[in-house]
Order: sequence, then structure tokens, then C-alpha cells
Amino acid sequence: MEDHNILRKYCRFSIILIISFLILKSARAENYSVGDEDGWNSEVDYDKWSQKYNFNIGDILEFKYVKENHNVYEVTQAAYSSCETSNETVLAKYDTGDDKVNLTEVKKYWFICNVTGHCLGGMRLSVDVNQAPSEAPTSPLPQVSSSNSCRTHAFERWTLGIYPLACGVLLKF
Ligand SMILES: [Cu+2]
Repeated sequence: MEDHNILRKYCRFSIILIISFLILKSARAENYSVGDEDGWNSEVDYDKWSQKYNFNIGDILEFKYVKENHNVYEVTQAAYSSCETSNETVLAKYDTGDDKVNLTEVKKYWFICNVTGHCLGGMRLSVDVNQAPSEAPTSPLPQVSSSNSCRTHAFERWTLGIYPLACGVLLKF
């Protein structure tokens, strides 16, 4: 009976562990509101803001602003530095006042407000996007990484399935 109780505790613990793992996994993609509650405007130091966070692939940047006053241009590094835009240096334009930008690549993203004087006044943001932490070690070798992650996923699924099953069987004693 003593053994049974320990087993039961262990099973309960491992199920909780699995559930928390699943929740953590699904919550990994973050939505960052640029400037936090201050939003996208001339009053915020966006260098300071971006240093507070680690941005990963799958995360979303949300720009909130008064659409009559501002806009969001994704630009090249040159346009970010000079605050001068042209067809070649503008990668994307947003102007809804509530723009969500999906960070889909490992690279540095550059954003400015293209209203005259705003970029020079400090409305510019650069964001360094990294591989998501659990995928990082496999990134330099794409071919190996895909088969590795497949194996990992299969193993995860197998483990997740077998645990509750095993616990259920054991607890029937
Ligand atoms: Cu502006």
C-alpha cells in the first residue's frame, strides 16, 4: 500500500509536469506591444525598449498609434540609419494604427516612422530576432536538424501518450 501511494504521487507529479510543459510550449510565441503601454510615438526610447526583451522567430510586434499622426515602415539598415527612404530601402509599409508584424526570420529588423522628422526625432526601432531557444542548437545544420527534430517530436508524442496510460494502468492495482 505504501508503494502504491508513492507511485500515485509520482504519477500525479509527472502528469502535472507534462501539462505544464505543454502549456509552456504553446505559450512560446510572444506578442510584443512596441513601447509597451506608451505605444509607437515620438516620446519613447525604442533602443531601451528593445533591449528589455529577447525576440524569437514566431513572435509578433504590435505597433499601436494614432494612424493620422504616424506610420510604420520596415526598412533596410541604411534607411534606418539615414532616415531617408526610397523604393529600394522600404521593405514593407503599415498604416492601420494597429499593425501586427510577424517576425518570421532570424535577422535584424529595422522599423521607422516615415512621417517627416519623426525618424530623426527618434521614432525608429531595431529588433534582433533569434531562433526559438529549444531549436537553437540544431539551426546550423538544416538537414540534420529536421530529422533530429522529427525524432524529438516523435519521442515527445510517444512519452506524452504513454505516461498517462501507464499511470492509469498502475493506479488500477
Ligand atoms: Cu511618427
